[in-house]
Amino acid sequence: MRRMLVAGNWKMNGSHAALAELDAIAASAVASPVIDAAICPPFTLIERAVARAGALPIGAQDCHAADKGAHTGCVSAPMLKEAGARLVIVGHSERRADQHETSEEVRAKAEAAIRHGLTAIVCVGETEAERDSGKTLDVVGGQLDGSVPPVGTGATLVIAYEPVWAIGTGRTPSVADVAEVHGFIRKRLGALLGDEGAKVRILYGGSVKGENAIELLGVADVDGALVGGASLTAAQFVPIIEAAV
Ligand code: G2H
Repeated sequence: MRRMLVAGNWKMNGSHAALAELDAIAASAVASPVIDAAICPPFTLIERAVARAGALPIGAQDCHAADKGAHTGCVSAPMLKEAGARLVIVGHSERRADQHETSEEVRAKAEAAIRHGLTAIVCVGETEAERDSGKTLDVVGGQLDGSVPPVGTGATLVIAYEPVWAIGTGRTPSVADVAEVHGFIRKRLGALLGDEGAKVRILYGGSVKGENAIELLGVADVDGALVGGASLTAAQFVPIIEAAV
């Protein structure tokens, strides 16, 4: 019922030259009729990436909740739409930590994205201290309650579960822990969105690589992956796309 989605988050990486990686990524993704793939480069590369990537959707890594105005350094959802973006990541833990984004701000960003025809990927996840103190489900549940836009549907909203301690560290949760949190998120989406909650894809993110992708993508209620470091080259990203097929 839910198509797998493998999305790459380039974070603050990439260059004009790096866009050459999109050729093989697009070829692999578009060749598969059964999964979706996407790449989210920095703002400065979006228009060039769209021009180069053909049918491979290109996304952004953040948007402002307002359409325009006095917000120095920010980019709005309609600007992303005009640049050719089709999706946007909001509430990544690096932004929740570095830019002090609250769940309420994340929800407003997701609503703006959806209002302008973009798919919003809303990120949630616990820190290592929160996991160690047994608070994982409380933290993730609270982030979902605050961040999930009530207008979200299976077509416009994606959730990414990214344990903060697994991001860029090479560490991943056990299959049982991933299954527990994804099952919990699925139930909470049902409470928040009704029947539509069953259609929203839930991605796992945090040190996904070609070597662990088959195991992670095989877990119940894991509908794809949000991939950071291993999305920067086709050599690393294409095996993850292939694992999702
Ligand atoms: C988690 C992920 C991408 P990485 O942030 O969103 O990064 O795969 O490098 O852990």
